Amino acid sequence: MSAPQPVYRFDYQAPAYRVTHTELTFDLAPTATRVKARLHLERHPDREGGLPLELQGERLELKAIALDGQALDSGDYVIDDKGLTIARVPERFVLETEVEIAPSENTALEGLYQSNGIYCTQCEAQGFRRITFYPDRPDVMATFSTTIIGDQQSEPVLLCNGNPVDKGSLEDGRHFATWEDPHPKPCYLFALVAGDLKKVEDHFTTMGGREVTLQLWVEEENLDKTEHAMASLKRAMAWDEQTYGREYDLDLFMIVAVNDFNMGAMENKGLNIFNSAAVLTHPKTATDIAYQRVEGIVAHEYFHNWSGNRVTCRDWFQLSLKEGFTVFRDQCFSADITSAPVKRIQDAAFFRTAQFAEDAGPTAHPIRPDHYIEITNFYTLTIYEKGAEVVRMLHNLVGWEAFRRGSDLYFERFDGQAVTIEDFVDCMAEASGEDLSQFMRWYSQAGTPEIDAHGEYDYTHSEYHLTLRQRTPATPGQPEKQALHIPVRMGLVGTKSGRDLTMTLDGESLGKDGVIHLCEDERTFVFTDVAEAPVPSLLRSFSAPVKLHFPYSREDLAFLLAHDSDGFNRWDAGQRLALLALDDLIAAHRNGVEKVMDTRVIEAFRTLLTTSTDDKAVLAEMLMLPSEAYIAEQQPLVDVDAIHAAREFVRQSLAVALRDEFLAVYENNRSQVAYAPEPEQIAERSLKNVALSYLMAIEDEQGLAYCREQYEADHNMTDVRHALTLLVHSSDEALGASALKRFGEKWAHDPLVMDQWFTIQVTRPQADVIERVKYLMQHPAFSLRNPNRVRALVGAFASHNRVNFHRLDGEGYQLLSDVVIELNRLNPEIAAGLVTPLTRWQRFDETRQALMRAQLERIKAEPLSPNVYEVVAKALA
Ligand code: B3K
Ligand code: ZN
Repeated sequence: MSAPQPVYRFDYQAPAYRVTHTELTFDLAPTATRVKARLHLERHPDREGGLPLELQGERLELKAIALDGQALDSGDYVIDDKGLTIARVPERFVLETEVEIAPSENTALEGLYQSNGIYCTQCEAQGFRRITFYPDRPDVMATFSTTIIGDQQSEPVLLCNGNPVDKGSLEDGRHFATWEDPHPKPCYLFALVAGDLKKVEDHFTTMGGREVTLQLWVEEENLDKTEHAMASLKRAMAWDEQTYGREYDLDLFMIVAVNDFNMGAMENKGLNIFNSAAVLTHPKTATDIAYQRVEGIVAHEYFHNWSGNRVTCRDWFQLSLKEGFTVFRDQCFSADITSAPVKRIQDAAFFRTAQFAEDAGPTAHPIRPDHYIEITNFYTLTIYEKGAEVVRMLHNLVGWEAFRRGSDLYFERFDGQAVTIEDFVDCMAEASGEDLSQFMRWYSQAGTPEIDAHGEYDYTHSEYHLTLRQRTPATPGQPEKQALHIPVRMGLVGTKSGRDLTMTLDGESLGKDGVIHLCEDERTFVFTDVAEAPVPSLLRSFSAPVKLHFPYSREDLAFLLAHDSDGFNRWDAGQRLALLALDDLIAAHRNGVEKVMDTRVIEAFRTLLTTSTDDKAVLAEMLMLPSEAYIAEQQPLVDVDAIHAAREFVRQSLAVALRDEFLAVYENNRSQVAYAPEPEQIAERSLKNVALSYLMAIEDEQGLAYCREQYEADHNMTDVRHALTLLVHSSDEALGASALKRFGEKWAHDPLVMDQWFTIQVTRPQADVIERVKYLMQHPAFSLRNPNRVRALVGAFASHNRVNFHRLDGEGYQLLSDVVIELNRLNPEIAAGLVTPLTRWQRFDETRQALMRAQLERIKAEPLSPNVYEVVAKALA
């Protein structure tokens, strides 16, 4: 097999022909669905005449083809494994094709497939070519009218984008529905759903007075799990009107939940299709985290109606245009309706762990890549989350009002068009008058910038000199880096007063909390009239996606932890303090020296636990230690065992020293009011559960009693799952065995709860877990065909059980590559995602490097999908 070839951004050309209107008819059958397409085509005005017509198409069996009503001869066209080419076509014409496809055999879950008997589609990015021959690219936008024919019994519900315009019965128990979508759209936004679904209905009146019907379609047994998603949708619709002036543009908005889905959800016009995990909630089955995730994803997909659908991407290299902007929008939405500092802490903690790792690994790429082999591999944390960070910086640079004017301009100017990242940034520049040319480098340069900072207080002149130097490490294909425009939000906290000092820079006041701009490789900022020696609080609220190094002493960090006015940096000071202590302990573990706990960390925690606060959510975050993955990110060479041992040592030392304080926190936050996913309740639960984790770290008798009680009380899934995890993860496996068994039996019928049951078991840090993973893969409820199950079992093991995945006998690596090889045949997208932990081999010791590389080589020797090939080839390059 020849290696798959990359596509290059600079090769972009407008399509030779565009589609003005698309008519589709689906006659559904599991192994022989017939798809008739009537495409109204015309030459693109920017392209010369006489070019061949090239349509993409994969795994399609052509049954008929006609041009302007004339059947074509087999000599008039060529079909290969990529599509259909017709050498000669007129300037305007109608092309009719009929193809046969087999939805029930589609295990890749791209195109038209069946999930639990329900027909559904996933077309982004290039799934539509598995449905019919078409110019499958986002810059071809057409209106669609679609007729779906199905079985009255097994597919009573027939859904598509837009508005329902006709329906009726046919012979042999069949029926049909016709839908029209008046908004021109690229085919990646096409969707079809057919099956036995039930709906929950609600309404929303838009600011312009349009009455919109909202429908959530689910399998009957899930009707009681839709309330939160519907409420989230209505909140998102109102928020987008108030915040961005964006109104919904059809009379109907539908969400459908399916069990088998490659990612979270999909923003198809008027018919969003969701992974059931991203939409269904019930207090007894979903945790607080799941509730928050549902809220965020429902909003994200809804927001795409403007940022993505009305204005879409010219080509897939521009993916971050819609994803970065939409993630930024959903982050702001969640921050507005919950707690802004906590949302920022959680997003930044995740970002600094996972995106930084991606940016430092072999698949590092710019937010706007220059080339790809398989676009599906580019739905990454860099495109999504770093893209959102860059939009956030833009927003902070120009200020909200100019940002909003720029956003209005962008939506007005480009409505109904497929555009580029420049088009977006240009609108922001135009609306604000700012020169954003250097800023654009964020889109082309991969890798995480690092800032080395140091500062000095000049007592005689009352000045503070702060020097910032930036560097971005080389990434694959980008050895040299240029200086970026990095906004650093900061304060100077007076060591005597404990308050933010007014900052004066170059004669201008920056206020007590301001932004300095690092645009050069290095710059010294001289703050004048600084009345007392300060500790700088830098990169407040994570104002740029960079690593910032400042030689803080532990006293400085304890001081910031107590006094920083920025909630995010107060949290970060605690994380930095813990990391310094962890560094010592990791070294001690490696050198076989006795571990000694830094009492400053204990005292800092004591203060946190005993000082009253009205922000319990932030407190809960502050009491959580950096994750093993984040600690690993900070180490030059990752020693998984030392990291685990050091972190456990800190947890236990804190628990021993502050046992009574943790107990008090637990007891003071045990409210038993009826469950609601409200911020105050969520904050109390997470605070209580953090405390319980510490108590269980030392298997405290009272803590254990509370843990059992919490599990048995069965009040809500957040508490039940937390308690069950602590019991199962305790060193005495017997503690959780019976609870685990009962939990599995009780929830055998609920796939989303069973996912949690699998995850709890495979994330157990004790040594025998690989055998457990293998055993669970034979469990009747496990299936490689269900992406959620694969992620819950294999994905969770490889990413969240670091000590076992990296076991020195290589069994963890072998297990993962076995699954990747098998899954490569069934679902290349999921298989390619699953390889990730193996691709990070450079970070480990030589023995592990060799073992990981050997598994990558083993995978590479297989006949591979382009998806897995691209990831593995990069990892071994
Ligand atoms: N746009 C989709 C992602 C599609 C991924 C295709 N492999 C979901 C989202 O970002 O909203
Ligand atoms: Zn998105």
